[in-house]
Amino acid sequence: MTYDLKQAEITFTAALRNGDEFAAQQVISEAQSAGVDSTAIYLKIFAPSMVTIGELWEQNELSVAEEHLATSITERLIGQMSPSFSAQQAAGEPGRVVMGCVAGERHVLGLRMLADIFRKQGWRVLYLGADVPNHDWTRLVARFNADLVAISACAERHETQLTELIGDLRTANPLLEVLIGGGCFDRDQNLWRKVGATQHHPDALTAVTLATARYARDTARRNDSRALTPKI
Ligand code: B12
Repeated sequence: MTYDLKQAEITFTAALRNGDEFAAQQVISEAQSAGVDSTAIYLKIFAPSMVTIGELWEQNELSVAEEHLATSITERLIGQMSPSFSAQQAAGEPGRVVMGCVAGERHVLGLRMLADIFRKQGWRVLYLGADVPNHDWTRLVARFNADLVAISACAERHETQLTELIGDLRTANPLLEVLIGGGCFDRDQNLWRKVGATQHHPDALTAVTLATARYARDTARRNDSRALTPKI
């Protein structure tokens, strides 16, 4: 019998609506027993359920407190599942990704899931979480010699700040790759270029997979050119 992910999402959403942590946990245990992989649980159960919770809140069907309860249940389950995202063997030196939300942005669940997906693909993740002040990014990215910066933003009002932040990061290191995502980029497919990011994909898993492939390609190219440089 094939596992019905859509039904799992519906049951999970109902559990969140009822504040029923046990029922929510049970949906995830059943999915795991059926062999559903952790990334699919994140992106096909947690993510769409939380979007529905947002719609219910917007329609006044759920209070802010009920939305918070749903969020805290999902956060706890993400915390439980996070260690299962064990790294695949990275070829050579693993890439380093610094990840965080733009200043003022508190929606972290998407980025938190993405951090685990990066881990699974062999990256060393430096996860900063919500609301990272603009002036702190450049120094931290240099300190950890990051290969990639991944920034999340939900609201359109962050556009100017994001443009400044990415400008600062790429002035400090013109070769730095900047991947961007979050609600406002899901709504406007051209915004990522406008703010100066170098990478975006509307599908979060594809975004990470493409970033990983690009990093592997760039590393191989750098190693090739080193090998071709004559030793004096
Ligand atoms: C939970 C929640 C909150 C929580 C967040 C807690 C937390 N720890 O994250 C709290 C209570 C803090 C909150 C606050 C607010 N919220 Co709110 N919130 C939500 C809710 C219900 C779920 C968010 C979520 O986790 N979604 C699931 C995740 C997985 O989705 P996601 O973040 O979009 O991420 C996906 C992609 O975008 C992508 N992605 C995300 N980041 C990145 C980064 C990269 C690099 C890449 C490649 C991809 C990527 O990957 C994910 C998987 O596909 C949403 C509903 C919704 N539609 O999402 C509203 C929602 C986002 N909130 C909304 C609003 C209005 C607010 C407030 C302004 C409310 C208020 N008046 O105070 C504040 C703003 C706070 C702030 N300063 O940021 C609106 C936003 C509308 C808009 N157009 O901007 C929404 C859409 C609700 C709605 N339907 O109206 N919120």
